[in-house]
Amino acid sequence: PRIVRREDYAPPAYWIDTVDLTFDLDPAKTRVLNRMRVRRNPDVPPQPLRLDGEDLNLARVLVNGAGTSFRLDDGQLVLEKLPEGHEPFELEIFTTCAPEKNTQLMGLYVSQGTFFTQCEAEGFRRITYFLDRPDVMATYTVTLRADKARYPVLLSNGNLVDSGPLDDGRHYAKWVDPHRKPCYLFALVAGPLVCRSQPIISRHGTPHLLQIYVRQADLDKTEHAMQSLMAAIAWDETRFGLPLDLERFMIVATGDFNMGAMENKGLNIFNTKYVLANPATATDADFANVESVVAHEYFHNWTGNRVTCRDWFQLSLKEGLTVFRDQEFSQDMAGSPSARAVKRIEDVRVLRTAQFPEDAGPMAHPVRPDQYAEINNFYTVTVYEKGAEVVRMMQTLVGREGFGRGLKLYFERHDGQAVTCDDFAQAIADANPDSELARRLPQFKRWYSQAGTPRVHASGHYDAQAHTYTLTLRQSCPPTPGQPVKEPFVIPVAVGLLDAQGHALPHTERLVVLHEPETTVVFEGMDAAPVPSLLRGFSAPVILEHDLTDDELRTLLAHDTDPFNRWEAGQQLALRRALAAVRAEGPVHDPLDAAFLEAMRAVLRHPTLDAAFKELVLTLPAETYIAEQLDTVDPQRIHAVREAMRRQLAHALHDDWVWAYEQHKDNGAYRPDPVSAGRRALAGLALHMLCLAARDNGNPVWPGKSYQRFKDATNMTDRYQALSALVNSGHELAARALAQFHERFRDEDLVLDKWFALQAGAPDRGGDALPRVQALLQHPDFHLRNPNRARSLISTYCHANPAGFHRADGAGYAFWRERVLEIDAFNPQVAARLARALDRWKKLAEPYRSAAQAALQAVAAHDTLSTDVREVVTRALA
Ligand code: BAL
Ligand code: ZN
Repeated sequence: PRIVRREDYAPPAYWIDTVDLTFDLDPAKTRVLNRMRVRRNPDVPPQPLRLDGEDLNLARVLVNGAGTSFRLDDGQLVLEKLPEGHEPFELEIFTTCAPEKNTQLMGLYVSQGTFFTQCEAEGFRRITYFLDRPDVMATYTVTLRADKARYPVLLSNGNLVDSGPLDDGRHYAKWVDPHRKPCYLFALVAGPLVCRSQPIISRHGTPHLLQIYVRQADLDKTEHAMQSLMAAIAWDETRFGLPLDLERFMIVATGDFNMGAMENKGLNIFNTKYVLANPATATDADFANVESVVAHEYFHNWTGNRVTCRDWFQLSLKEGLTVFRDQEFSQDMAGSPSARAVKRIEDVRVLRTAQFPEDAGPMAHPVRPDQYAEINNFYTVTVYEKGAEVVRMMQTLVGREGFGRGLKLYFERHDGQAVTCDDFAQAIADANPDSELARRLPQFKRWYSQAGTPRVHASGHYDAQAHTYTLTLRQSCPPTPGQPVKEPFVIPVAVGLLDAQGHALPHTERLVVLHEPETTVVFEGMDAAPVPSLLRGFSAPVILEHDLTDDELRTLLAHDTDPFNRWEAGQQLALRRALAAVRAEGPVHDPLDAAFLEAMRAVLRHPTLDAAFKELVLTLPAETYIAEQLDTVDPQRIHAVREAMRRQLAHALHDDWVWAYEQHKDNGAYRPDPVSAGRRALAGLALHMLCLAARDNGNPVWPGKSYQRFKDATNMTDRYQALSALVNSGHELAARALAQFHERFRDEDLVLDKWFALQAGAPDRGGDALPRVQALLQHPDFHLRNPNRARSLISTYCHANPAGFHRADGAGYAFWRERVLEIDAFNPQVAARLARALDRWKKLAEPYRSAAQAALQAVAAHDTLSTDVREVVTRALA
């Protein structure tokens, strides 16, 4: 496939200033009349106009109202004979397309009788011929015409300026978006929807109308999204002085969506998963996700839409920054320092379990990639989450206020423009000329250009005579594809010292900014060897290596004032034990020692720690995270070790779990706030542990209680926790509960997704996971073409059930191969995500490694693969 390279960027040969679109919407054949005002770019030598197009039927091309010659070349519409000079001309293009046949869900498609669009990154070319690149910005006027009975609601970006009836039961609506935008932010929706409306007055006194459009049956699930949207609007005004610039801001939900949501100007389109929530159908995690995704898309209105990307290599300009903003928002919403820390830990957990492996595997790429075959493959945890960490480090280096100044300068300079990651970093640095960021900007920007997770090795030395503690920090970064050698990064390492009893040592907190390969810091006036607390708050996206003793880690776990490091100390202790047991020979036998168990008991019983924090500490590192620490991975061995650890925790702390469950199980009326959600999380973990212990001792009490809670629960969080405690412990009551759950929620798609996912991710016992998943593929409620449903079953099995997927007989990989090929035939984006389940095959032990390689080769051997899947498997096999 053709490789697109960042270094080849060239400005467009033409500008498109205005676009006037008229749609006659029909699922089988939609007519699109596109009238554009186009002019030559005076800065570029004269050349033909080449417009992108895909799956379009071209009927007519007129220039200034007259026919013109054109040709089609590799999908592009090429116009050679255009008016000379730099005066604008009218270009009119008439095409048709077939939305009902659009299974890729890119461009214009139909979902449950409603038209939706998805244009990012390159979907607009599936709607009309266009310069489909983000640096071409135009103002849009859109007229939608459709049958009024079938499509009563007609929406597009901007403001509704006209609407009315047409002949034959049809009607029309005309929308004008006053803001210039790239075509990837275009959207339309047409269908039988209802909406929740909320008028608001901004801090500056301007009125706005907020609307959330859904199917009638889902209207009772829109309140939380509306509250989240209002909170996001208020937060962006307060924290960054960024107001809503639209009279009307609309969100529309669809059950068929490749991504989570899309920030189209004034008309966000959402996967139902990230809009709909009520206590009966959504868990605490769903509520939190809705809040953060609604905010994320809203924040794009400034970071992405007002200032957009020059080209798709700059994707992190908007995504890294907007993830950072939504993370900050969620922390501010969480409130207490402890709840903020919980959010930070959750974000870091995602980074370390998903992004670190990506950065160490065949798809590793810089936050600002240098090349791609298919841009859709680069909507990654690296661009998003690592990109957010890069922005966070900038804030750490210039301070919170300095960062606010930087963002202000960024908008002063670039509002209305399509710019680069360099422009962003420059603005933050220029607004803070005396900062460490400004002093080291070119070096700092290596975070954008170098892939791979840096390692920071820390070693401390106490000199009793000199009363000094010397901390030496050394950085390195492993090679990644195409980047054999790395230059040093600028790494902010937040540090503090504790004494051996765990008291914070005064005046030892500091931010050490590494920029050399090795840095030494000396702490004076130390009366005894301290315990260092390093990389507090996870101040940089690095792997920290140190030689702290178990005693020191236990001191940090019990006393560190930095909650992140407190949690991290517990994870390190668990990880050490997991790795030792994985590496040991022979059968797995009780990996946990009494001291570790006592430390965990102390956290669980702690009188003042929050329940949410306890739940995070008592949750062992994920199997995939354990795997990342090893050169050779035996997924079955890792699974056996982690299960043995869980069972030890379940038995040794049995009475404590009973206590934890009883203390936290009742929360009164459901509210999704962090404190009550944390209590439910801890009660849920306790229930899991108690059911796990019951599995060994055959005592029916806790499975019975779990089943009762499943039936009596007044909210989805409790109900789902109880159900999964039964399913994951393999209790015989699980089958009955699953059947009842299905019966109760058979009309709730998002709940059925949970039902499929729970079974797909349930522990493998004697190879039962794959047959279970195969049987569920045949279930009448399984719909392969619905991305949420396909992901709930297939991706959960392949990505989130390592012991079920990595089978010695290779049958899991054969299943993967079949599904990748099957899905690729109709939806390459979903297929390419699934294809990445074998990214780390080279680390696998035999027989897994050879079987995985064979499966990858079998996929690669197909000559009809999409560019999406081709790129993933080619890189994996390279
Ligand atoms: N821009 C694609 C969806 C999102 O990141 O918001
Ligand atoms: Zn985004």
